[in-house]
Amino acid sequence: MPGLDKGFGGAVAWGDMKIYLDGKFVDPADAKISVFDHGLLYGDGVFEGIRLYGGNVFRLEEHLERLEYSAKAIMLDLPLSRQELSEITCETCRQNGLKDGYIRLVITRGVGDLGLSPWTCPKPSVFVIASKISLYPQEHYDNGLAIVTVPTRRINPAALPPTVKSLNYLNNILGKIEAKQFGALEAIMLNDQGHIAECTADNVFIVHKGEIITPAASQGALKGITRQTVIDIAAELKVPLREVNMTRYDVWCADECFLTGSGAEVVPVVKLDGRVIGYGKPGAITKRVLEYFRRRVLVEGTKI
Ligand code: PXG
Repeated sequence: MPGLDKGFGGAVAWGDMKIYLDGKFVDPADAKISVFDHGLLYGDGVFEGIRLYGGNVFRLEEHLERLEYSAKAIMLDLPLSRQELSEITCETCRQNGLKDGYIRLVITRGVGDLGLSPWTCPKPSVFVIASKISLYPQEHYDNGLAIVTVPTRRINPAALPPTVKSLNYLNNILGKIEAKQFGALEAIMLNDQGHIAECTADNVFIVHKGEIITPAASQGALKGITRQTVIDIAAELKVPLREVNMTRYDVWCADECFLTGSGAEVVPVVKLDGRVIGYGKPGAITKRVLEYFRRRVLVEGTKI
């Protein structure tokens, strides 16, 4: 539905776009992955979604570190060093003439035989797409989002740790579909115990009695780069912050709520499951955090 969703495609004209694929920069029409790639066949691979602000890649080292941890967790040997991945990421931005945008760095298990076995895949496939990003419409930053809790539970960390940013996003996609069925852009997903894990593509924060509170990553959340940035900003602002077990009740009765993600940045939430949060407007601490976040992204980062 137009305007109801954020999308990442399209803004660098197709003809001008260059995609890094396994050692070469190619046109989009030539940026093809085999049907035998286990990334496609089994969602076997890892990725990062990274932002570029004013010619600086935001927290690139942290993204690459998380990528290394994700790869280690699924026993995928990265074919490139951190330095090489960093250079490829920056070069992809340069090749596309970007100063602001969204970077998708993907490493799949590679081409192999049919059958789950990753040992039939001798070489991981690596590709990097850098494009423009369209955010949530400005009105959501001004007025806040109304979100819902969806029935689909976040995957159990004992099955597949949500700390691994894998190519297997079906759990989140089911949450996203349910959010849309309820007319919401984002949704809270609970873990097996009924505690809040995270949203489909964002981490969750509340503010209560002057304190910032977020679910512990052990509750089934990705350790978001934006989440960590907010933790750093809270320390800078000297606002106390706790990582705890959190329920829907805590959000319903919070003074403020906001979500964080590389795509969303810091977006206020004013309603959950039909309950108005606080005064039903983006809260003072949320606005402060967003202001500090927008300032940080311009000064921090790796120059391309
Ligand atoms: N949880 C999940 C499940 C995510 O996928 C976050 C939290 C926030 O993490 P970061 O590191 O971004 O602060 C994410 C991030 C996309 C897209 O293509 C998804 C994310 C980020 C950017 C783009 O839809 N998810």
